[in-house]
Amino acid sequence: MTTTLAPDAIDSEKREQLLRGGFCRFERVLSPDILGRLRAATERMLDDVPPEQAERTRAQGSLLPTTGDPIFAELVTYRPALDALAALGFPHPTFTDGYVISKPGHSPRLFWHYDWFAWEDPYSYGPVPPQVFAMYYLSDTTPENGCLRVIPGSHTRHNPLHDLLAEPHSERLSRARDLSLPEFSTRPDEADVPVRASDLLVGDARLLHAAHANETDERRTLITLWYQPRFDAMPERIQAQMAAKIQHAPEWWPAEARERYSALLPRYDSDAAPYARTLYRRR
Ligand SMILES: O=C(O)CCC(=O)C(=O)O
Repeated sequence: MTTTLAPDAIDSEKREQLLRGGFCRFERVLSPDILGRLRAATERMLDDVPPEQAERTRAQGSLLPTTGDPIFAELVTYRPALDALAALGFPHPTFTDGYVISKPGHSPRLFWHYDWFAWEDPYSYGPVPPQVFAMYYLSDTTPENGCLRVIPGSHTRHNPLHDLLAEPHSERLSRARDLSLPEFSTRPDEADVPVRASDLLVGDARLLHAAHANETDERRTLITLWYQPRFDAMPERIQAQMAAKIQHAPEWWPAEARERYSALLPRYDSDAAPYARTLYRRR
């Protein structure tokens, strides 16, 4: 589906930030009401994580799918966030999957990585983000409690760090035992991205990003939702790769939550072979 937005409906400054730098921030998107309920729901989910599971993902912290609570149907379809995506020029996004990522107090850095894996297709090197993250941190973030770090422009431009990275999210990196690896290094061109708890951070899945260690006593919880700005415009093999990761609404969610959530999932009924997960290669 294509829609032409009136030029004044686009926030050209934010769109430029996303297309050039790879990320942009919308301030005060979450209402105090939904923020409070998200905090309560994620605390409940995180309290159930067994310690051995948290140990396997020390660098990220706990990593739970957002199918764990029906409040995420509300968040995935949250009107102010969809309006923000529309203001970026993406009026008809689709949604595939989401995660609650919580760095416990006194946990190490998150490794440098990108979250895009269809690098063998030329589409992955174009200007339009094939997929964006919508990140909501549930507390204000700073370098002390593990705020995001990014390498601006690395979503579309080769960066020397690309040549040093192994498989993102491998167990070796997730366990964060060897902090001398390049994935845990400080880079000369990195930038901190501190945010307020109600902000929405939108970023290109191809952007190189990491997070500071959490040196405080408090958990630092983040919800990451993955949207595809123009699912229908992507090559079929990429669509197939995206479709394979869709998190469907659980049967136990209330019907209304299932319905509103499912309306945003991409429709995909071709039989193209999904791309295997491939790593970045320089073009
Ligand atoms: O923890 C963060 O701030 C970012 C998390 C992230 O990018 C990831 O786990 O893929």
